[in-house]
Amino acid sequence: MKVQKFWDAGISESSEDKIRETQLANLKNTLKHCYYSNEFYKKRIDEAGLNPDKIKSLDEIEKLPFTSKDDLRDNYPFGLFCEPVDKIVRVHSSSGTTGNPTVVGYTKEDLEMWANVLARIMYDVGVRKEDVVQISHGFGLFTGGFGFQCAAEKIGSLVVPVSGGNTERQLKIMSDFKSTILCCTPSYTLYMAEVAEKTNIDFSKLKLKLGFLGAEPWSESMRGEIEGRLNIKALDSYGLSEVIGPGVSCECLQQDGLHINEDHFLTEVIDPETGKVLPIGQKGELVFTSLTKKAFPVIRYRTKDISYLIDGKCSCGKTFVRMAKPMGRTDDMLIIRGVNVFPSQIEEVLMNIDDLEPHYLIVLYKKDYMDKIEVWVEVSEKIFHEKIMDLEDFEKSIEAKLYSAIGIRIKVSLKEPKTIVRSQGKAKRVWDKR
Ligand code: DLL
Repeated sequence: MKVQKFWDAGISESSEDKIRETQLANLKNTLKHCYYSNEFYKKRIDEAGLNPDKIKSLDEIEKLPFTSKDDLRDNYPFGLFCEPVDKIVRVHSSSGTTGNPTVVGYTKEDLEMWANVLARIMYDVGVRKEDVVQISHGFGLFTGGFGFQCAAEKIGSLVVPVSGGNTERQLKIMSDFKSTILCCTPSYTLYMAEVAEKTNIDFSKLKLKLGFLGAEPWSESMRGEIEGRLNIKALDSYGLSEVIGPGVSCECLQQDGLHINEDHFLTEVIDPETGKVLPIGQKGELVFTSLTKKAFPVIRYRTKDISYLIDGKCSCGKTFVRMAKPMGRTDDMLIIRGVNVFPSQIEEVLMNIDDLEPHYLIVLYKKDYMDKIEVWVEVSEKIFHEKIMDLEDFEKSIEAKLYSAIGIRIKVSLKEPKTIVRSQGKAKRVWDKR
C-alpha cells in the first residue's frame, strides 16, 4: 500500500527546476503583496527600480536591500504588517535585550501554513498520530511552544503542552504519559537528564525516541551527549520568529544538514561584512525571504546566523537544499585578540573531553585594558571527588586542546559539579563582564 505522504510533501522531493518554479511564482505574489499593502516595502521596491508585476527571475531579489532587525524595531509594533489588524489572529515576539522587541503577526492562513510546514517536517521523520508529543518549549510570545503544538495537532498526535521548567514534573509526565517525542532546547534536555539521574528515572525504560531540538546553537558533540543520555535520536530544528518560528528547516534522519522548506522560504547566504551573496558551500550569514506569508512577509531578512548551504542530494530523498548546523550568531561571535570564535567551537572541544560535564560558561573580562577570555566548565563528580589534586594539570591539558583547535589561549577554570546555572530555555553561554 502506498504510504500517504503529508500535505504537499511532493514538492520536497521535486526536481530543482520544479522547486525554483514554485519559488518564483510565490516570490512574485509576495513582492506584489508587500508593494500594494505596505508603504515601507513600496518605497524600498520603488527605490530598487523593481516593478513587482514584472519579476522574471529569482535573482532579481538581489536588487532589493536587506531587511534588518532595526527595520523591524523602527516600525514597532505593527508597521511592517501587510494585512489590516482585523485579519491578524495572533502575534509572537522575540524578547530583544536592547530596544523594542520585534513583533510578528499571523493571519489564519499564515498559521495554517506554519502548522503545515512544521508538520511536514515532523511527519517525514516518522511522527504519527499514535505519538505523544511533549512540548517543553515555552508557550507565550516565544514561537517554540505554539509552533510545535499546532504542527503536532495537524498530524493528530497527542500533544502534551507542558512548556518549560518544573523539570521533575516534566519527567513524571514523560514517564506517565509515555511521551515518544520531545520538543525543546538542547541545553534543557541535558538538565532533564541530570534531574532524571538524580531522581532515578532511567531514560532507557521510557518511550521517548526522538527529539526536535533547537532555538539555540549546539555542537555535534553535544548531540552525542544528548542521544546517549536520553536514549533518543536528536534532530536539529531551526527557525526564527521573524521568518515564521520553528519550521524554517530541520534535519532528516540522516542528520546531515537541515532541509530548508524551500517552497516557503527563499535562502541566500551573504558575506556579513560586504553583503555580497556567496556561492553554495561558503560560510556566511543566512538571509531569508518568506514566499507565502501574508501578515508579516519578510524580504531578504538578515538573520545574523552563520551557516552555509550544502551541495548535493541527501540520501533521504528530499531535494530541498540543506543548511549546515548553525554555528552561532554574528552578534554572539567573540573576537578575541583578532580571532573570531563562536561559543559552539569551544563547546565542541569541551564536549570531546572525558570527565567534563556539558555545562560551561564563557567569561569575558578586561585585565590591564586587554580583553581576556576564560571558560568555566564543570568536572564530573568522579574527578572532583577522587582526583582533586590533578585538577590543575587537567586545566592545562584542556587549555592546550582549546589552543590547538581554536588558535588562542583560553584560560580554563574547572568548577564543582552542578555549580553553573542550568537553562530551562535558551542557554546563556557567555558572561561579558567588560
Ligand atoms: O528560537 C524559534 C525556534 C523555536 C526554533 C523552537 C527552533 C525551535 P527566536 O526566539 O526568534 O525563534 O530566535 C531565533 O535563535 O536567529 C538563531 O540565532 C537561534 N536558533 C534557532 N534555532 C536554532 C538552531 C526561535 N537550531 C534565533 N541552531 C535564530 C542554532 C538557532 N541557533
